[in-house]
Amino acid sequence: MKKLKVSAAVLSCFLLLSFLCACGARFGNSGTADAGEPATEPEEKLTVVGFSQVGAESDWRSANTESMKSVFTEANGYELIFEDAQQKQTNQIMAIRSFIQQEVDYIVVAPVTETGWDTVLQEAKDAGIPVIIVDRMVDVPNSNLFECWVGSDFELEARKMCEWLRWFCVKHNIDAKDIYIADIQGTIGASAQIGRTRGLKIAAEEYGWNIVAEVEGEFTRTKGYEATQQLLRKYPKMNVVYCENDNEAFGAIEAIEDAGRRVGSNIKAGEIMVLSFDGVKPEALQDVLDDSISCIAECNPLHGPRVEAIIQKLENGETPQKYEYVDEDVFSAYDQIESVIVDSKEYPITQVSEALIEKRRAEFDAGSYDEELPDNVY
Ligand code: GYE
Repeated sequence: MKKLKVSAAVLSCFLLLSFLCACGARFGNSGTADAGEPATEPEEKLTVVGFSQVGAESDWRSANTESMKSVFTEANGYELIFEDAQQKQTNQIMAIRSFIQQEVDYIVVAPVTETGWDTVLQEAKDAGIPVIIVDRMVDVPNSNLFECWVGSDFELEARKMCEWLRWFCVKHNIDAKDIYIADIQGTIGASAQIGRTRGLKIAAEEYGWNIVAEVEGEFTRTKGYEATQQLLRKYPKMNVVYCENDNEAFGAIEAIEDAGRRVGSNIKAGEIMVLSFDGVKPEALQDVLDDSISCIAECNPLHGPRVEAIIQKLENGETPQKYEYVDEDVFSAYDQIESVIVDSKEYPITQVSEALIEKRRAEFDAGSYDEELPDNVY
């Protein structure tokens, strides 16, 4: 009998121990060192971010992708699910749906075009997943379908550029009616295209410039080349090629030279002026210095740290600013225009120099460049 009692006591102890062990395993790191065992450090849970990127159409886009990838790393506490949509909205919608299925913590979208997002953003909202829009905008009936947006003021970029052109014409005694501009547009329906086209149209109307053509260039070098080649045949008077990004400008320069024409700012001497946007790659700034591109309105692609700051705010229960516009420069090698004024605000024009290009080259190779360029390189 006594033997039986002892065995029962041993058995109860064993059962109690097993129960405690099970609890320890289940509740893992909530356990303390009371049991004599040292507490294991809690494993940090990674924040899962699904990012639907437009594609890889331009140097701007590649720099943007790099910026995002360099911030959303495991070392920084993130798991990044990156989806390249190859310029197709349907791929982006599929990616967002798969992020919802995977129950990611945040969805980040760089939308290819502005419209067509209502349904899928509603699905993300219903799933309780915050959506951050980056770069281009979405045009949705209800802005509470996304948390916030960060990117550029594309129309402002265009208006700064057009003010530069206006003053260039004034300084060189070029009559507005002798300006023949072809607009090589970006992807139709993308905010960057809409804003840059609109800014040019407003200025052309105001100053009396001729816009001879608007053609789609999809933000690529190939399309920029093809479009310019055709435009040169069709509009022999064309003397300004307004490219809605640098890659189109690279293509346009090549097409102008292949056609036996000269690229440059000296319109009066028959040169064809190329204007552009982005200024991301050092080669683009070199083209400015060489007078192959007369002016670039900068477009800043380094949104990774900005998106991360937004996510941190949301994690801390704070409300990020709904719309966050980034500051951007204007680059030119022409030293007679120091600044331009748009809507009563003055914007400096940055003189491109060898030093500035070298600095950009080093930073570009390193994967990121300074937001603020120090004064001494100008
Ligand atoms: O200017 C262009 C890219 O949306 C700001 O897209 C972006 C634009 C950028 O392909 O190079």
